[in-house]
Amino acid sequence: MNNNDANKTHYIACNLCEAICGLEIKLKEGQIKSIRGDAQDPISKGHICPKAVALQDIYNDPDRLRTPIKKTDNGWQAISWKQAYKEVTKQLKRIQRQHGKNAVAVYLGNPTVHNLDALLFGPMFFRTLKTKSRYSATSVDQLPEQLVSLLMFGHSLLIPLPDLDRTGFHIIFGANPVVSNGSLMTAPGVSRRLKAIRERGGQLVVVDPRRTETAAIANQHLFIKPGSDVFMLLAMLHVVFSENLQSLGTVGEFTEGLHVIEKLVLDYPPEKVASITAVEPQALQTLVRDFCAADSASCYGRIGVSTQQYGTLTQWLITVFNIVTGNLDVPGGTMFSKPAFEVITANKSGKKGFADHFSRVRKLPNFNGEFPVATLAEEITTEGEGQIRALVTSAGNPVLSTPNGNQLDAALAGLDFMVSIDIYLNETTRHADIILPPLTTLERSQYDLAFQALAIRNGAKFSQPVFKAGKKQRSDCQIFTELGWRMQTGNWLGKAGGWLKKEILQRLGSEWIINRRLKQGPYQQSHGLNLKKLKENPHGIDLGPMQPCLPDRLLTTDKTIKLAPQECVADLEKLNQRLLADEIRATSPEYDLQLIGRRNPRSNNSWLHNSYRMVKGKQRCLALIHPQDAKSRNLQDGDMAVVSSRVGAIRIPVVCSDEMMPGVISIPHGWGHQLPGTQLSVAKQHAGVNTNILTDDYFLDTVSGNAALNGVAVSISKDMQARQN
Ligand SMILES: Nc1nc2c(c(=O)[nH]1)N[C@H]1C(S)=C(S)[C@@H](COP(=O)(O)OP(=O)(O)OC[C@H]3O[C@@H](n4cnc5c(=O)[nH]c(N)nc54)[C@H](O)[C@@H]3O)O[C@H]1N2
Ligand SMILES: Nc1nc2c(c(=O)[nH]1)N[C@H]1C(S)=C(S)[C@@H](COP(=O)(O)OP(=O)(O)OC[C@H]3O[C@@H](n4cnc5c(=O)[nH]c(N)nc54)[C@H](O)[C@@H]3O)O[C@H]1N2
Ligand code: SF4
Ligand SMILES: [Mo]
Repeated sequence: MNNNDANKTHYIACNLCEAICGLEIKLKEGQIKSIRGDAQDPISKGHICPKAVALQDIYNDPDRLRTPIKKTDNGWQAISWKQAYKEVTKQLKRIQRQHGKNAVAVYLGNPTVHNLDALLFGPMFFRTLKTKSRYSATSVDQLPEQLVSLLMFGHSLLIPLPDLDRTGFHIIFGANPVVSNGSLMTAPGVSRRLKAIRERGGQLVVVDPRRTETAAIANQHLFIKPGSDVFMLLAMLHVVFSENLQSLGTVGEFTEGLHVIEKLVLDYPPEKVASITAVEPQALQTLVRDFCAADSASCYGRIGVSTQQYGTLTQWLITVFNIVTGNLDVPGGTMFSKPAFEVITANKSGKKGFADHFSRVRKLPNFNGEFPVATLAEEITTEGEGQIRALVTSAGNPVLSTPNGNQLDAALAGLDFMVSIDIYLNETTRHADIILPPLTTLERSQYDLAFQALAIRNGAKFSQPVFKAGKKQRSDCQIFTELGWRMQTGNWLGKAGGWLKKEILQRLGSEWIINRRLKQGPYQQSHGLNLKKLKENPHGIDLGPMQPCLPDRLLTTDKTIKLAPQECVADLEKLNQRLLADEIRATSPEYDLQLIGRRNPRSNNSWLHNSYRMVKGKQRCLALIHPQDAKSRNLQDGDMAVVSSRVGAIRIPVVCSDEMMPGVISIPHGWGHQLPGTQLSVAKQHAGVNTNILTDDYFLDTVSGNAALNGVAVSISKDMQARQN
């Protein structure tokens, strides 16, 4: 590093969460002197959250892996890249030869979508595996949104985004953007944007079983029983139609199924569902009337309504509610982005993309070539043809992030072979035979393919590496392309072709692809957008607010919006039958409370806890419980409690809080770092417990198979052992 480089100021996008804030990183003598929000980033305008400095801690972390390691009888040993690639592909080939292609499974975790190289080059490797056994964090996250978009608009990434900066009325179901910084709506500085709704005379309403940090800045907060949002939305739609408030606006001409919806919601007057939702009929009516009277309005729902039993139905009805109130594809309503790098292309495969085939053991549907991760453990442990014997994980920690964590932990221990592409030896990767560590954020370039496409304001930004990678390190591009060509089997011509492809891809790298796609994109003419231009504008380029784009952007074959997809209507009919038979019960005498999740400003799912700055201070892995529920169980603030569900039990301290709705307890996920065999010296000291030991691999969204991580029936009691100790 020369003197100029050693004292340079870099401008990059933070890739830890979906907000992709611009950061200003100042170096002094080759070390980071400061990390601040980049005030000149046209979209994030200087916003930064406490997590950003973790980028530095990850880069410097002595526990972070920098070379491949292999599990041996004498513990983990560093090996060369060449040996690692050779052994990994030899084992994968052996297992596929003996047991068939599907015996090798893949699990992709959340940081994959935040990583340009992984998105561009990962598929090259995964395709060579030719396996149907594919899983990802999608099915513990946003599968319902994607499925609804596929069914209604023709593509799983055509996700309507709330036009936060112009909306006059915003309803949030099951999201806490003030803490999470927003999801499936890239909106850096989201608190500021939400407060601005009120400042311009608009309204913000939060529907959540916990009075959250977002509820605290809202005009109104409504408590709702976990998992019952579908009924509230049905009643909201009932009010729309019964009071003749429906108006499709510009999308009316190309929207099908309005009468089906009108008929479906007839059965759900607010009074009928109130005992299920705990939402006052009067409050619900006023909410709908005010929403419809507003000049512009948007309704949004996220993790709390996606990862629950009726995730798909709820996301569907949120979208329907926006459409029938005239709030789709209009400024201030919900709209589609127009990204500089187009990620949405027409499906030419001839496959539907949903329920094309079914999982081996439980017969759950696939989506976009993946099965629900809630089925992974049983596919590993259930004998028979197609049983999973080997696993490739990349950027994922499913032991902590997917339901019935203990079961998956045990299943992974029984694999014939496992390889993890990951920067840490953690709760999941400790089961691997070989770990291949790629570069970290500060060592690589980044263009946010996924989140520029989900941004509430169009923009483009390219970040260059802050630090040069060490000679022994490898990029995701190198790792994936190398594994990909080594997996190619067949004649020497095929192998030579694979080798050539790898060489070309490695040489061209992501920059070439980005440049090409920007030049093919919608801003080439208007803004002269290409990579050179982005490099000249390191703060990023503002490409303006979202614009109406329908019906052009629709990808349904007949270019219409499907208001009433058959998959959703059929499931709703089943729900209605259960309602009539009085079978809608969230709890039982044995498990009389409902568990929900929570995020913390200094956590990022499971993997920032090895940064001391992220975990220092008071323990944050705590169970929040309503004082009444605590009292009736003889629990007091700070007491150790045992929380149990059908599948597991954990010990955790409780905090009494009237933020909670009675009958509901809240525990954050991503903790539980006490497991042996990891290399996480800081995280181990601040271990917390894994709430996904309680979540149930058989408690799923009824349509999509997405895990229902919220609304799980649990019981809580005082930990008698703790008292004796
Ligand atoms: N109970 C409950 N469970 C939940 C949730 C919840 O709300 N409640 N939320 C769910 C959601 S929304 C999500 S997205 C999932 C996340 O689920 P996962 O993606 O499975 O888990 P993460 O904790 O994000 O783990 C990320 C892994 O990637 C590694 N890593 C980080 N950066 C890189 C990189 O650049 N390259 C590579 N190769 N590896 C990297 C980390 O070391 C870590 O092992 O968790 C889900 N689980
Ligand atoms: N600091 C931080 N930021 C993050 C992450 C993180 O781990 N930490 N993770 C990132 C990821 S991967 C994602 S996907 C996003 C998620 O971003 P958000 O969707 O904002 O996720 P949460 O903050 O978990 O908010 C979910 C809310 O749903 C509520 N809820 C639970 N069950 C129900 C229900 O049945 N009905 C209703 N109406 N509400 C319910 C919970 O009380 C909670 O307030 O956050 C991202 N940002
Ligand atoms: S809000 Fe997200 S993108 Fe912005 S600084 Fe924090 S972690 Fe990074
Ligand atoms: Mo997520």
